[in-house]
Amino acid sequence: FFLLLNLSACKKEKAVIKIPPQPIDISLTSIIPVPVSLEASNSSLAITPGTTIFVDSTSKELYAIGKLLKSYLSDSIHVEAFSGSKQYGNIYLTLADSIEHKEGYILNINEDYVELTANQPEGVFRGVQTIRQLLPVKINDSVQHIGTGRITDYPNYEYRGAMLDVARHFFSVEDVKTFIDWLAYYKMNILHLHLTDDQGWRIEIKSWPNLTAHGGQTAVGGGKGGFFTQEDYKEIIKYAEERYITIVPEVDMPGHTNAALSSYAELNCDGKAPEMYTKMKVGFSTLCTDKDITYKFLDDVIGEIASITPGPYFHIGGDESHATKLKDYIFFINKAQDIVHKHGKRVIGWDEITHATLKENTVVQYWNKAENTVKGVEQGAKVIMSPAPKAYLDMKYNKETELGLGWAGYIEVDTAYIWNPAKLEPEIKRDNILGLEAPLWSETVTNIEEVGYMVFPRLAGYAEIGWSQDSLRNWDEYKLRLAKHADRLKALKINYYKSEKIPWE
Ligand code: TNX
Repeated sequence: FFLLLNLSACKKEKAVIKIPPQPIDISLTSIIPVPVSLEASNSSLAITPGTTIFVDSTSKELYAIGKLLKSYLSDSIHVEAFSGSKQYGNIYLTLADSIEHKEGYILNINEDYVELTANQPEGVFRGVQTIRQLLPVKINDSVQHIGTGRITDYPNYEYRGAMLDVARHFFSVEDVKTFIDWLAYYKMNILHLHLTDDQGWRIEIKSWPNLTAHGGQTAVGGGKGGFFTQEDYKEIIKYAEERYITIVPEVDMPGHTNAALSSYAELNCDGKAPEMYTKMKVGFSTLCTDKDITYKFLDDVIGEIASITPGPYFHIGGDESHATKLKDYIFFINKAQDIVHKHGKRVIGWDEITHATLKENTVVQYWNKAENTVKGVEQGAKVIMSPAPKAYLDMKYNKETELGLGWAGYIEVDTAYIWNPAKLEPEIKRDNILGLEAPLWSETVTNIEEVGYMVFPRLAGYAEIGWSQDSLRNWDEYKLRLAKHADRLKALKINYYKSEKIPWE
């Protein structure tokens, strides 16, 4: 107790007080995703409320990351700009050109201090997640020993994401922030928001206000729905940006558009607005592909969303347009790509879009048909891997799971982990793949507790597939590491699925 008092009272002179190290082997620590290389040096350094996080004084971004690290560890910790020499007991966040990868980092922990170095702030943020996992969830006002050693790390894939369907059921800004925190913890860098579908339109479009005034007011099962104002959306963007996560907005079209068609009669070929839809069927709705107003609508919607989206991508959906004739579908997707380009974004679409002529830089999201995806690859497109039987977070874990669907099979924690995006389909090779994404469709999921149950622990596995080197991935070893994350998931208040495949601790 006295030691603690001393540490916080005499912060400036604390260099003299050393807490004796303990032998800690960091190779026994469960880091998910597993880092590229880890050398343990079997000693420790004490992190205490007297610890200061020092950041490169030249970078405002590092200061913000320091603040986040403080918030993860202990409110008592200070964040300060660094100048001078390193001193005992502190954490140093710095940038260096010598590190090649833009998300890579080197974490060096010795008996005197912790030093985290990266090429970009993004890499520092990823490394901060490793520091968190080397310590208990919250250190609060206690003294915690962090094991010494050196970790060199960088991601395998550049696109490592999850999708949240806020259309079938709506989730609040707070819920989306929670989801973002989960992604950040496991070093994921993409959150795809499925913003519109038959059952709800969830993003304010100022030039088409009825989309939310009418189309945002219900949900699957007839609930009350909801929507993000553009201010809400900007708040999500900012929260994600601070955690180095890119938001990918999706407006699904020309199918999956009943909410829009119900809000504006003129978007229908027969000029009649259908009722809102609250059931779960897919494939019955389509925008009218040969009306000019449809493309005015696209231009306005894509333009407004693109103008408040800093990330490079815009997702046009394009799946299950069973009510659109193929020639109309092709015409529509070709035009939609041009409109996205006009607003400065890169197109992503579900694998059906390869029926159209893909424009420069278009990305295909493989969910259903390899042959569609291969058609994209042949046109030079990059691929996001979301094969439903492996990567769908809305599939049940087993036949007893209450929530979720079963059309793509059950996805136990091992099934979710044991696959390699670059080896799943012979014609989709590593070079064609941008990364992977695990989508959570929300027909059966209505609140954040239920989201947590479907997402965890599978998400940790998808994160490792995306980040870690193939040669370091192994289910028998992974399940032991995951078992040790039980306490972390509990501390994060996540209602995770207690799979029998994991020897939980
Ligand atoms: C198929 S996956 C859909 C969604 C559903 C999902 C349910 C995809 C591109 N389309 O509309 O919500 O199945 O698992």
